[in-house]
Amino acid sequence: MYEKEQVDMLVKVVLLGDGAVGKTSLRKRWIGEGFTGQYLMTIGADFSVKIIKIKTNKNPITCKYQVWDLAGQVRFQVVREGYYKGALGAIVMYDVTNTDSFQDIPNWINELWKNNGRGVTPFILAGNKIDLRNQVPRTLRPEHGQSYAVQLSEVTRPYGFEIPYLETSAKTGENVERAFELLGKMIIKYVEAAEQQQQ
Ligand code: G3D
Ligand code: MG
Repeated sequence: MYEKEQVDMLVKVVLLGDGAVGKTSLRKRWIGEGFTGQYLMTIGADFSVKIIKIKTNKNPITCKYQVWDLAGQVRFQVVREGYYKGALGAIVMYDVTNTDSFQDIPNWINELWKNNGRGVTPFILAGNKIDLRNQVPRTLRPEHGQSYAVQLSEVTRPYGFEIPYLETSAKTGENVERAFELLGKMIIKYVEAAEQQQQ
């Protein structure tokens, strides 16, 4: 049972992206609340907690994840800034059926790095709603996300990590588990490197 198990690390992560890209759905899918398919605008912020074991080169690390799901609407910006504090990483999401949500990604990254109190921190770029690719004409192709992740990695490489791109569906669950695992691995490496620098 997890209750008796020691937690090695507390990890706060934030889900970022324009309104309606699927942040709340992704969080709920990961927590196991399933996909409700009902749109409920997040007011301010909400979070879920889940404990997972992450494999590393050494011992597995038990992480207590606190996943914050922030309101995407610009008018809540003041509320959002407080919630970035202490975030060790993020999943920055867009909707593959919505080009605007892809174009807004740099704003989200800037907001994260400006307000988390740690500067350049790891994140995963996620193109969500891939289940709609065969229903909606002219969706963003995987290459869009991939090549943008390559560009972003040029910025983050000096800080010791690259930005992965994942294609997700909060509806089918595709790559949802993987996104949180991958992010956990990046955060563990990032925190270990920061601790070594302090020694
Ligand atoms: P947000 O928290 O980023 O604002 P939500 O987004 O999780 O509230 O999702 C917004 C809408 O997109 C919801 O639809 C939700 O069901 C839908 N959605 C989220 N993720 C996916 C996905 O992966 N695939 C599909 N097909 N839909 C998704 P409604 O219709 O309720 O507005
Ligand atoms: Mg929401």
